[in-house]
Amino acid sequence: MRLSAETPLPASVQAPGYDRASQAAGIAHIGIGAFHRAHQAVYTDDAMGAGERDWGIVGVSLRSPGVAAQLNPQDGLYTVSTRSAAGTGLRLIGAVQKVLVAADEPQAVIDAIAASPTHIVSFTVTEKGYLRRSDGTLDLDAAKGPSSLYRFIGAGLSARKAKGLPGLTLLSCDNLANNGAVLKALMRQYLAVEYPVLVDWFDRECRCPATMVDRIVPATTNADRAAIEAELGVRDEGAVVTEGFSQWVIEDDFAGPRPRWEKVGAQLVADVAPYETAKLRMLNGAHSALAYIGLGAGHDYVYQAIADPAIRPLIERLMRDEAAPTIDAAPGQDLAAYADALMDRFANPALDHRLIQIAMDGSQKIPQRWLETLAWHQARGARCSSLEAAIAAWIAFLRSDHPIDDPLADKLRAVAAATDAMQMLFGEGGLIASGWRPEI
Ligand code: CS2
Repeated sequence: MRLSAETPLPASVQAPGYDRASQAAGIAHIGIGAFHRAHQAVYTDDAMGAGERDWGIVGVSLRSPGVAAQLNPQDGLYTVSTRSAAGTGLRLIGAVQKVLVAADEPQAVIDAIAASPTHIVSFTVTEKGYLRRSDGTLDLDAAKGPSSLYRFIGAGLSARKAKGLPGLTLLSCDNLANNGAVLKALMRQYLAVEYPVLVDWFDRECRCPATMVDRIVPATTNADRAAIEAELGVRDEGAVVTEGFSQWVIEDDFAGPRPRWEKVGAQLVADVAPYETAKLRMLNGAHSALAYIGLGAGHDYVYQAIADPAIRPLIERLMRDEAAPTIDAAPGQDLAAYADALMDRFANPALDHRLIQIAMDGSQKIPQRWLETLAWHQARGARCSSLEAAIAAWIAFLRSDHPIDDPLADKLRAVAAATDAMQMLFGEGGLIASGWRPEI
């Protein structure tokens, strides 16, 4: 039997603490993968459980029908299984009402964005989903394509304006530096070409706050689904598995109403930058290094790579001696304690987090994870032995038999195959010099 609103649940499974059927959808979320379901949807479920109203989520997949096929037959319901050394927990999340597949029903997506109860459109479309060119500007040809987020937001905003509705908060929840400002600039660039009359309205009526999102969410496996089915008594095709830890830091700059996520653990702050920078350079920076170095050493999972005595000290150095000094910490932000906590999270043996999952899309991740740290030290005449080892491991990975899942895969494979790959990637006129080099 399949999970649905009718399914009786075992007493051990926490259920939504609010009446789902009476909630309007205040949020449209683009890119409803496992991360959103284990992070923002959980905060939103908690917020509605704490009395916030009308923050149901309409999920959107731009291309793949996979998540819609998992969740729609289940009335949008799915479970989140938390796994930590302290034990496991299973809860049912009710915040998602339905999932639309933009490729199949584009007008329904535009209607959801233009619906009057909608106040927030949020995004987890991964780094490459923003369709940036190497110089950071919008790739307009790609942005005009059928599965571009910009097309849907442009059409949705245009419909809102025509109906006399207020603007929206566009909330980027991806691991990009300055994700709010980046989204805003790219969206403006799109509107200036496709909807020039909307630009002033967009500036006045819409906001793009920055966020730092953090929760480790490995891809769900068949074995995970089977274990959850054994506990739940029914089949949940949409189940997600994650760690106990979760963090969400949000710039408090919204266009209209928002859930009081701070009631349930989110941090609403004036400046997200110190948290975002620490997370990108320390957590994600270490993750990418673990991925390439770990795969090179024959490991499959993060907990194996971090336990390897040849790798662990290098990751410690990367976080504490290379990344941390580059971060201008917020008052009360303790980077040494953060590094300690990250080492424990990486070592979590209850989480089967595949290194190959992290290794994907390196060209989109490495600039904000490694290069900003490297540039900071370079400007001071210092070397970064751990990051240099990580770059060498990335090149070795690109030369290996592993499948390379990256929008620049062909280019990278060709560059890495050359004997002077380091020079071609990082030297004058190399791939990174042609637009990747971060500004410091
Ligand atoms: C990971 C992230 O796959 C990756 O690139 O580094 O997904 C990481 O697990 C999350 O950002 C943690 O919050």
